[in-house]
Amino acid sequence: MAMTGVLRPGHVQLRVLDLDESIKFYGDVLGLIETGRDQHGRVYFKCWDEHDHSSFIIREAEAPGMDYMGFRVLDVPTLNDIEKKLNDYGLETTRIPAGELLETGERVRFTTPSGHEIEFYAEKNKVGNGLGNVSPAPWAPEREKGMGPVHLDHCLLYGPNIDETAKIFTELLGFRVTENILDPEGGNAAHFMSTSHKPHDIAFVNYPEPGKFHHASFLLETWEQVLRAADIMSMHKVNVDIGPTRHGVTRGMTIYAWDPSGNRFETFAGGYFAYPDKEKIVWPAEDFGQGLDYPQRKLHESFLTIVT
Ligand code: M3P
Ligand code: FE
Repeated sequence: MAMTGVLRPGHVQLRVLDLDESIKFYGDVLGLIETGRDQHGRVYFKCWDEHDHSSFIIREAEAPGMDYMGFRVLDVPTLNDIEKKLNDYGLETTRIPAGELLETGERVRFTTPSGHEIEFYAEKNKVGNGLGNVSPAPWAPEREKGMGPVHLDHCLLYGPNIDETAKIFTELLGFRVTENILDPEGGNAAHFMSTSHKPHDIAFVNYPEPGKFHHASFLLETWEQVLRAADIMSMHKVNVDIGPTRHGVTRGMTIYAWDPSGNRFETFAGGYFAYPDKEKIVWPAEDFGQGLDYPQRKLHESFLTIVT
């Protein structure tokens, strides 16, 4: 498919309780590569097969959670167009100057009706994946570090007004709803949305409290890598939430677990291709458990209640 407009999830910034502990966790246990530190005390990471400077940023704070999620857009005219569309719709935006985030250009940010800070940017310096662009090897040595995630894939966010939020993502930002989970009244309990051919790039679950973070998800290459990640989690006494198992929703083979601050992360492999002509999938409320955990068909209480 032609890729224009919003290209992909580019970065997420999370709050952590203890920076040093988190640097060890995300670097050595998850296996991200540290790419920088800034004057505000933020630490920047990327996954081994990402080419942009950073995809995952942490800062120390009193409470865990997500500061914002950022999407890379095609170019500066696209960024300006997104700002205009949001403003014309009646949404306030703020411009964050280039360089505020290391190696990253100007960003345009707005608050979703679900209470999340979402931003867009057209420029972030390319540092490459270490393999070059001429006859590259299929993987870099860093793949063997920790769980070895390939890239930051998506976030799942909890908050109110998810229909209004989905409307903004679909009508203004060019996303498509790939899957809905329904509530018992037939309304939407969850929207899974894609701006690419992935089953989702962002998802929202209906929740009374605004701006809550459920998980950031990292792609692994195979089911064997997911099982290897499970072994690493146990070796390091990581708190595991669900899995290894398979989601019905998106078909991802998955583990949910928590970082030392209580922020949930996911490591997963697989999923289908979601080209723009693919029809939407629906999960009636009674199948929510199957959508979450296909083999066990279990609507885990922690999935619904534990967010940061
Ligand atoms: C994911 C995923 C639900 C499934 C969630 C799925 C809400 O997190 O990455 O596919 O049932
Ligand atoms: Fe996920």
